Amino acid sequence: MKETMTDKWAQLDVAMSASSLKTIKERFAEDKDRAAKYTLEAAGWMLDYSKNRIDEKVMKALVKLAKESNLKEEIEKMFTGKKINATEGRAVLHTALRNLNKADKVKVDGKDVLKDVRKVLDQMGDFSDKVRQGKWKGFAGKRIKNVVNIGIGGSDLGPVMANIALTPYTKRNMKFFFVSNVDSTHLAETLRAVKANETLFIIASKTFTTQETMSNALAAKDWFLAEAKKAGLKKADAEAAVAKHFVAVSTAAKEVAAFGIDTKNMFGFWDWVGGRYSLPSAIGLSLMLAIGRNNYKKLLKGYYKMDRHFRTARFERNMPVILALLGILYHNGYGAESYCVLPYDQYLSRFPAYLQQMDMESNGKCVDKDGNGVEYSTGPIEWGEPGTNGQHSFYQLIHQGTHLIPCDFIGCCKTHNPIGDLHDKLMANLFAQTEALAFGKTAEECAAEGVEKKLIPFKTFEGNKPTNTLLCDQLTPETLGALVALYEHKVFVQGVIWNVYSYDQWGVQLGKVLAKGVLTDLTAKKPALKHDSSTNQLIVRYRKAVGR
Ligand code: G6Q
Repeated sequence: MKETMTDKWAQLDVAMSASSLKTIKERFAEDKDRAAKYTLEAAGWMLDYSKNRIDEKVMKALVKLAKESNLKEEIEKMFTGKKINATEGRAVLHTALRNLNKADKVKVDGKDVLKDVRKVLDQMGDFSDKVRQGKWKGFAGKRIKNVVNIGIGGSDLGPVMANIALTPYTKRNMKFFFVSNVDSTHLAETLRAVKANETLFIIASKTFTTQETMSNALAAKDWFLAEAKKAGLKKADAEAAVAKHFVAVSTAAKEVAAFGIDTKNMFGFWDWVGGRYSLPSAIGLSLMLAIGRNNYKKLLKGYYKMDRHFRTARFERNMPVILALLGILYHNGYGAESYCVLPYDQYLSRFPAYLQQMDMESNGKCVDKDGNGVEYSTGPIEWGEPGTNGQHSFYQLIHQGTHLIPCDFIGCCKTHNPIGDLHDKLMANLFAQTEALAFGKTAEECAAEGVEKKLIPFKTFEGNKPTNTLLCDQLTPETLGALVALYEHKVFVQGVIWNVYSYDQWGVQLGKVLAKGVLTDLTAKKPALKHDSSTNQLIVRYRKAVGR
């Protein structure tokens, strides 16, 4: 009889219930080698996962779960281009985007995709060299000073996160803007900050049909044409100037041409690159313009190192696998609904938001690969903020609230901006938080410190709160690439164990479709409102306020 997920959870339960008799504190007390035992190194990152509710039995049960889910085979299917995104009939090959190893071949439908990958990478490199060196001129003969990336979701979150993360590597005499929201404020405030004759717009959209992106792109083009006219260009010259100021990143050549962009200035990618995994594809063009082609290649190298590690290391020593299994332990074993990612590096301020899409859009699924409803919980809620800011806000709940919230602390030993002892203080806070969460503070310890008896319940800390600590020497293009790949593969492993399709996102469709109908109702002369009474009421209220 085929073993069910319920059987697998049961095995894990047995291991867990034996292990949960001891706290993290007790486990440290009985094993002086615990930290070293539960620490891994890969691709420039150290993962210390010793402050978790684990022992050898739990780890064995978790690894068994991975093996029984055919993880090894599934990893190979992904890396070799099998169509594992079955509901869309697509391969999932973001790993091919960072494989610069000339000897390798990765085939989809009999065609080696690595050749195309390298061709686009060279095209991006040549273009970004020209722009960065001031050889690419705008209509007034001026160099490009501003780059505006217009895209949303996977065509925005990665470039935004990485542009902030790699600020020390960016060309400081250029400015980078990202417009994603269909809220006109986003575009308007960006356009206020730039001059048309020194601005390059990148229209980043895999499909080139996304409502938000196309609306913003058309509005940006109208603005550009009006500005060019104001600068004295005739209509035809202004239209011709679009080619100097608009480029596209897309898989849809026809739509790009229809928009008026010269397809010579289109940077392609392929349907086997999912939006939320597309940062190392041409979607990263804005990033390459910011950090240059060499740094961009270092980013890819970092990704690749983590890819190799993931593909080859045994599960017991495999960083993405371990991170995924620990996530499963708390989500399915302890019922923890969310987990927190806390980067102690201001440059990683958008990393939690980037991970939200990667994780929640991938594994937020309630139907398994056979089309049946799952009988276990999937897709954790991911959230977080940079430390130490979070400490003065929501950490209270993590320390003393009623929810169990496992946390990933991320830190870099060296700062790009040494000022006095600020960095020591930052890192001291990181390490101290993981210590406080794991070991807590007992009533006895409070009493010994002289805490007034009636205040003791409020000042004790239960401890036993699980954390992972990820440390690198410094945040560089290479370590950033490895960090992103680490979480990509973590999400993959969890999707395999939960038996869900991690690379589609049907859940975002319904709202998009309904918005089209609602838009008609908002703008039509006399709409016949056929929604529920709440939606109808909202539409009526809006129409009244705007005078329709
Ligand atoms: C990501 C999703 C989604 C997508 C956006 C933008 O995995 O597919 O976030 O990236 O909807 O799509 P386009 O790039 O096609 O405009």
